[in-house]
Amino acid sequence: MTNGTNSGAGGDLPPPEAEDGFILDAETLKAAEKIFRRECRFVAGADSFARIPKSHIPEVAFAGRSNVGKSSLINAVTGRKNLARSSNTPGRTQQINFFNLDEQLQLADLPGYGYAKATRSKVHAWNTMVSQYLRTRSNLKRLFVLIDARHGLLAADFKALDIIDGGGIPYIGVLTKADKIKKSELEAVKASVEDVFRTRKTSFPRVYVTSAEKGWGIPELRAILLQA
Ligand SMILES: Nc1nc2c(ncn2[C@@H]2O[C@H](COP(=O)(O)OP(=O)(O)OP(=O)(O)O)[C@@H](O)[C@H]2O)c(=O)[nH]1
Ligand SMILES: [Mg+2]
Repeated sequence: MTNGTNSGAGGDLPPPEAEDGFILDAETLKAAEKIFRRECRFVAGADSFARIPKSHIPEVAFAGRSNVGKSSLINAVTGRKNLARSSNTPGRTQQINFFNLDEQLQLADLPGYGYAKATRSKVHAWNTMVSQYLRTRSNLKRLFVLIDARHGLLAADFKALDIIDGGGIPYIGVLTKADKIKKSELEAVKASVEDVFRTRKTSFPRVYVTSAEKGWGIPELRAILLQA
């Protein structure tokens, strides 16, 4: 942790149990890291609501604009380079991909939204599949909404938040690619996203900062995922 935003270890950092009740002390982070070292396997990719595999294992999902870094973050928390295929071609992941961590936790990589070149029918397909998934998935505990730290919330995010709010699943904001901007800018973006999230119905007030590239915020994210 060098960005000094999430870790419970440094001087200018928030206390380990800030605001949202997650336990992020050193022992908890270590235990979470150990669990994420266990086997994590790809379960299935579903390109329509009907193809989503049934499951009773607690599930967490990652949503965010196309290219925001969803697949990279899943690779970072699971410590695998290529579990969730990440690419720099926006709009690559068009299906919900499910990963199973040691039969304890299932991770769902949702298709990205807001891809500029997406056709109307693709946008409609995203809205339909994701809102059906959020409304009906009984083992879904939490949604992580990823936001590019360089851009903050854009129009496409607000549209998605309306759909996400309709699902009633508690969600947590996560800034990605924090290594790409200055710390002062990062703090401002974080504060502005938190301002918005405080006004939403089912969101957590605190937004977490990550960089899949540098590993920033990854230990904390693992612990939060397991506390879903
Ligand atoms: N510098 C930096 N680049 C990142 C980070 N996370 C992701 N990227 C890059 O951003 C691009 C998109 O990452 P993905 O993980 O494929 O994004 P995605 O959200 O899964 O994209 P879609 O599946 O197309 O919606 C890739 O080129 C990644 O290498 C990060 O923390 N830092
Ligand atoms: Mg992806």
